[in-house]
Amino acid sequence: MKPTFITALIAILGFATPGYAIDTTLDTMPPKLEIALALSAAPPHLRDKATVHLLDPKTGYKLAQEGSNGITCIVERTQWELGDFRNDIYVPLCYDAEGTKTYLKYIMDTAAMRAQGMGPAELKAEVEKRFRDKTYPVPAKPGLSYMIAPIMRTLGPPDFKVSTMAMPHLMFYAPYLTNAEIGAAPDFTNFDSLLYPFVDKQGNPEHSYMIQMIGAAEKANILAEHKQLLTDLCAYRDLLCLDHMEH
Ligand SMILES: [Cu+2]
Repeated sequence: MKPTFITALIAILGFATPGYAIDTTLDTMPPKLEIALALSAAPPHLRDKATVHLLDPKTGYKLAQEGSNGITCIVERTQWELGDFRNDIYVPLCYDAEGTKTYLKYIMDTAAMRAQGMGPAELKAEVEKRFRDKTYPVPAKPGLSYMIAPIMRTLGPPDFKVSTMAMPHLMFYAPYLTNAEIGAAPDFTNFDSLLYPFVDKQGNPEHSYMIQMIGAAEKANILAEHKQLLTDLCAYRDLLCLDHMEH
């Protein structure tokens, strides 16, 4: 069959039309851009001595910069808990040493399993199994993941659709903690209800965090500090343009 205009358009745009698979192939980011985005998740005083891994979509994460302060940063591109593969997830994360050994390792394993050809449903089941049978232990002590980057693209408030957003925050390890236990009642359609700590379960109770948003004044500073990074990301990929996509 000769391609018609419509089939060509579908091929180009990757429309979610029955019978036409969406292209979920991950791009390899320019290394400098990926390093800058990954490190932007940490506060300035931690960046120089942080470890950074870059994603090779064909194999998984590879060490790009060896650090010495126990902090490890990546840009997460696969969220196993979605049970779906996409190519437009960009989540800059920096974990302390305890989180690097546990939660971050599991996120990096996820990328490797995807690279090896495991499908999204199979991957989700495998990670859940590893948490259940304690192949994946929870962090053995308190600590945190810094997520104070000026931009991320993932599921988020208010509707939990994938969007590009500026939502710098800190994530303290809180396996099994519930909102009820800390008296939190987050309402994702009402940002004001997210200003104080609340629990976010990322796939399962073992992988839960107590989230603290960064306040408006500090968020404005973060956006100003990373103006160049935001410009570079927007030039790299349209859907990483913050002003176009934020809602
Ligand atoms: Cu987070």
